[in-house]
Amino acid sequence: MPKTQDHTHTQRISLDHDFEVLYEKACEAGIDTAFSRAKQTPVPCPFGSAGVCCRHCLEGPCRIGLNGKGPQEGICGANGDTIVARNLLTMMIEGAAGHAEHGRETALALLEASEGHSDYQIKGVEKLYQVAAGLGIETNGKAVEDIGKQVALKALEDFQKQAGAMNWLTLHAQQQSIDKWDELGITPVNIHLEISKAVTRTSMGCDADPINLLLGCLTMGLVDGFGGLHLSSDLQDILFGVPKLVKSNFRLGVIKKEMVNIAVHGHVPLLSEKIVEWSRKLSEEAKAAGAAGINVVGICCSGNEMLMRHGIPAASSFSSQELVIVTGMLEAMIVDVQCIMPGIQKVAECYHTEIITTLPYVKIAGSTHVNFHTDKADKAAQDIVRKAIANFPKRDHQKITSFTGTVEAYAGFSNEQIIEALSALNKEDPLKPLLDAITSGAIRGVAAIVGCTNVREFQDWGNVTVAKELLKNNVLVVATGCSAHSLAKHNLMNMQGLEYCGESLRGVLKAIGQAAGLESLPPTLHMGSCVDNSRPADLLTAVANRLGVEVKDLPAVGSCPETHSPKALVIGTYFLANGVDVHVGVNPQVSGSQFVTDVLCNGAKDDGLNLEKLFGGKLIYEKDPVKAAAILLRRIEEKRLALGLSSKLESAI
Ligand code: BF8
Ligand code: SF4
Repeated sequence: MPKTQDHTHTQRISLDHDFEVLYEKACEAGIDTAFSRAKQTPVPCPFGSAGVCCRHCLEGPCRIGLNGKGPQEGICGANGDTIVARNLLTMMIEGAAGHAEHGRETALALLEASEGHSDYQIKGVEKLYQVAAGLGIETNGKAVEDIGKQVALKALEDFQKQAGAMNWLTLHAQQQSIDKWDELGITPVNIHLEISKAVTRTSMGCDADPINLLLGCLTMGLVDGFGGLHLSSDLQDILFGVPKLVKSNFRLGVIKKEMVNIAVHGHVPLLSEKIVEWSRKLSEEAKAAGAAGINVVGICCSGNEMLMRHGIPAASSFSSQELVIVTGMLEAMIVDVQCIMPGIQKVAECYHTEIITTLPYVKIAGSTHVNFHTDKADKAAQDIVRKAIANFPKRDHQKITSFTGTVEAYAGFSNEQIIEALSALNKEDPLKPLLDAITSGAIRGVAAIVGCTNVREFQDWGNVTVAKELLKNNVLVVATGCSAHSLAKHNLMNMQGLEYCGESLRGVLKAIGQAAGLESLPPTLHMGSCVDNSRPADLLTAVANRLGVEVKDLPAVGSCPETHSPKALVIGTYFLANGVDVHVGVNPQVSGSQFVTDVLCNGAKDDGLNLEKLFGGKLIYEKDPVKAAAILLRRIEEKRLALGLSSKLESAI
């Protein structure tokens, strides 16, 4: 058993007390986790933190001296602005590539399902027709599989076409935005081409113009938004069905002592769908092994996907993933891709938990690997579920810590579900009640709280605090990713949390909810995984189109209070390209260049070129969640004022 080197484990790590109990237990047992490892390196490298460390060639690494002291250029002559912009673009590439792979795998899965050589069938037929119509595919008289194949081929075309704009961009973007992107030369042609071009331009001896590099970041934002988020969500809805309202539970009480517990972790829901299916089918085998049945719980975004479509309860967001194992009750953790800490394996070795990797390019030394492919998905899922059942009798009962507390949460708020709820108030014009609430000021604006939990942050605190501040001020809050876990765990996705809403927002949520047969809509709406940030984007586009304005004009903001991932940065950049203000609560590693900081963060009235001038929104870096919410609220009121809506800033004019 490894020895923990954390001697300060009395320090708090999470707003969720259950994880503090497990952290304490891990420390006492000498088990290292990300929280204890973070404390071993309390101060991050100042050069990396400022974005001035360059490792793009073997003449380096080079680093720019901070505060004007020391060398101001790398050996090749790249200055701090170029190095910082280039490093930022490198992070964007990493984030976009992950989402693009997610999209590509889903497109291939749809193609294989349509051609009949896979274990999947198309469940979201209505969505298929809708997407096909948007892509200009003729559907009359065609079989569902034929249409599915045409849609899949259109998606794959977005990885190979050599001219024009990506199909998924023209499918979802407003024309005014496309015109602007074309004018700036940042419209992506195909996903792989843009990623490859971006890797090239960041390499030594290529792009050395910080403005051009930052425009390259915007292209990556568009690749991510359309080729990663929208493409993945659309195709997953076609394959697995559009999410509908579900009620489920969060917190560690979802892990059941008497059950075979299987955690699904990662992002691409192809395998998780089958794990859920086979866990139900094989429950008799679990009973024969002495368990009461099989219990699947979710971690990170695979968890969000299973919650949205099947009501699977959620055990953990990113930062506490290792601690779930420390309950001593997890028979298997099935991982696919992204946000999987390598540290889970060492923790699992202290218990009976089996870590099972499933993709040929995502393995962890020491863990079990079960290869997954869509044509053998049923077989892989059965093998995995049976491995979990076989582990149940291996539990060490001395090492079990069980929790009884769970928090109820509503989820499943696809745009289709939101429109359905709204249509109970106005059948002919479902968006109208929402628009009326925004224009009258009953709802001041819309905020998407997105992104991660971060081991270096006090878990859930930033996400929950920003949400509560915005709710109090009558902002409609939607959430995705691990942020949604934070909000759900702290009663912001059930009716108890309505007490945090301002009066007029609460009135709107109740009116819509009651018309739809609920006591109310919950205070915040769970819209899904990180790729499902396509859903808030589509909601904003629908509202903007209906108001006859651009998305950039709306009183809408994005907030990423506890992010850790380059994926969250590139999602934010997608929203920035659409003119939406984006807050990050974690250092985006650009402070080493005043120029880059100014371009990203300065307002339209400031000197020089900046994002707000070009697109209409800016990046807001603020660590303090209360201050961050105040800035976002002001931005919302500024946009209301510019739109001619009632604004709290009117009196200041
Ligand atoms: O894709 S929110 S920690 S799990 S990166 Fe990762 Fe961040 Fe969670 Fe979902 Ni998104
Ligand atoms: Fe140094 Fe330039 Fe090489 Fe970067 S690319 S490591 S700055 S020589």
